[in-house]
Amino acid sequence: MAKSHKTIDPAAKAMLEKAAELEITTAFDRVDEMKPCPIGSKGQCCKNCAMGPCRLTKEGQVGICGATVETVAARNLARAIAAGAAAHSDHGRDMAFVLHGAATGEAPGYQIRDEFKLREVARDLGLEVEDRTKEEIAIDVAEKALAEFGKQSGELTYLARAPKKRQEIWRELGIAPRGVDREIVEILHRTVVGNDQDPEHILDQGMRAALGDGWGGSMLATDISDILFGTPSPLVTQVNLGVLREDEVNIVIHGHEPTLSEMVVAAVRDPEMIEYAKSKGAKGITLAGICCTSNETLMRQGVPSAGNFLDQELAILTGAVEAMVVDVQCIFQSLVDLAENYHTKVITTSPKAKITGALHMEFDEHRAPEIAREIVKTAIDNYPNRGSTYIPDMQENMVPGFSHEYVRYMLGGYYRGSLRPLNDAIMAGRLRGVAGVVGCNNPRVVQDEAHFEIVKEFLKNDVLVVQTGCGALCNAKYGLLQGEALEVAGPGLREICETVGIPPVLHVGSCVDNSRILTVLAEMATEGGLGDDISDIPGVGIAPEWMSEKALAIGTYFVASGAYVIFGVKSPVEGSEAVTDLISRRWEEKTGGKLEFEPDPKKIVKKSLEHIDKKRAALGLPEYDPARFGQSGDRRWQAWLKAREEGAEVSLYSMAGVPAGEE
Ligand code: NFS
Repeated sequence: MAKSHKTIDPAAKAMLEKAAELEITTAFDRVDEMKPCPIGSKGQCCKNCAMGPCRLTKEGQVGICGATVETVAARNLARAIAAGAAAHSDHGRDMAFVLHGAATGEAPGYQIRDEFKLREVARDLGLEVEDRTKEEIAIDVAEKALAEFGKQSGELTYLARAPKKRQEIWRELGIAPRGVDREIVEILHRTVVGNDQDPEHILDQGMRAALGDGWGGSMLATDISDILFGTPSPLVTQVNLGVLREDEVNIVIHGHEPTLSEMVVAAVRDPEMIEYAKSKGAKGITLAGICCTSNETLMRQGVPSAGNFLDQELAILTGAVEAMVVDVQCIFQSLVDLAENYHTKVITTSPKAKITGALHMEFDEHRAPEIAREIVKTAIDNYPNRGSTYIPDMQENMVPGFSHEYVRYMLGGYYRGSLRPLNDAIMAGRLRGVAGVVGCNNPRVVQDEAHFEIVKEFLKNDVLVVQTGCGALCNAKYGLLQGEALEVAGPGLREICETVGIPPVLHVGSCVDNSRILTVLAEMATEGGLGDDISDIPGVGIAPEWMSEKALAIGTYFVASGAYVIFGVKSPVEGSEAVTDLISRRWEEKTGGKLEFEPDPKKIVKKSLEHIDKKRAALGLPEYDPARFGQSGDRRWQAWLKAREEGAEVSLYSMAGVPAGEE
């Protein structure tokens, strides 16, 4: 197939062939035409004032103001972290406004779906919950949440959710965030010309703003989304372009915030709307997601996913999408031009994000159900305009929805929910460790390849994997987010997953839900047996195909929380050895976590496993030895292994019902 070097996804390959046939270009083509600036991409270009831009390419060269390449690279990285933190945290702020409206009745259509979580969150925020209605509590939670953004001094309330030792490290380093917004603004201030010019000091503020996102804005986004739309628990749904339907109205929701998408979900399920679609000749309405909106709706509503970041243009190329409804973040401007070739309407909805040429139907939480219905109606009205379509017949099942609450529940039930069994499994060596594999696609590397290769290797090595964002959608496409994936898991991991009844890769949500991983890590650290801080845990965080500034903010808050984080693709600070050393070796001295950039997926796996083993050794845990757990009590598994040894191409899951003794 043509262009197979661009993606490992057969559906994407088919769509790229189609695009080539039609002479339509996508990001997969533009990436070849657009050579990245070799100076800017390494962090050596400063454009923070009109004396420049200064390009610092020679040894010892400084900018017109005298700024060194170290200062310039650090400033650029800090600004990227600020932008990323701003995006995810602003999402959290919007959720707080909607919660407020839901509680006062000013945002009809929204409800408090998880009162239990509301009360828990209220307690964590130090609010009174006894003898109060859920609406009263919700108003306080929303106001307290909004105040966290504008807090000027003290510390973010949620920092108390971190292990004690971690909190002390933040205080000692002076990087405990005061307010979500304040730390972001301070980065912009510090990096303005002629201000903070000490790379380490600049990047300390980078960590502070990132922590404000992870333990503040993003964590609030997660909590409030759960309160409003329900705390996720596992369900079965499908992923990839094959979820679009030839004979139905297809609406794709793309972007991030669940406030709009949840209302669209309600509208497409409305029998009146379905009847209306039928009146236009369609059999019904199919809703599918892209990017983090997809994660939000698939884990709570079972809405199938059309794919991840690089699938957004490909969905339009099917010719079968009546409307692509977008809100904020990760939306290609190219969608509008691309849609010109089809009947597809690109509908922007956020007051924060318009795209020239798109149809703008502005979302307002005060009349959300009505607007959602207008959007759905617009899509239905567009169905008769559809031309020829080409939907690749490819989709895979996945099981999303492992919120940290559910993880605790599945390991111990309602009354004894805890992470104890997880810690025990790591301590015994059944699980070698844990890995969070998260983040985007980037057309500079083969779509999905690094995500898939790295996660498969982790599974083989008995590393339990948690995923969010586009990374989760990626591996769902290849079947790793379902029980069948146990075929590639090592024996210890497989045994744990079979006992608990989970896939070896747990989908924990969208990118703001990386905060759920922080919560799990904090609980693992305090549960006992794995040290007393996040930095003691045998675990790693990987963003193999990152592209967004949001990924840098996430990576930085994990490092500042004590984790070893490795990014693929390339380093944005490659031009400065000193900054490269600062964010790895120096940050490790300070926080126990470090940030590295490593384009080779094999090396990422090697470094990760070495780190996990080093942490195991430091805890005095037995050395990882897969042979110890090779003898499974599962007859079906033994029969499968034998069949495989004999060369049979057989699936473990086709072997259900192997009679006892036959192996
Ligand atoms: Ni995350 Fe969402 Fe995907 Fe990357 Fe974009 S969707 S918030 S940034 S591309 S993982």
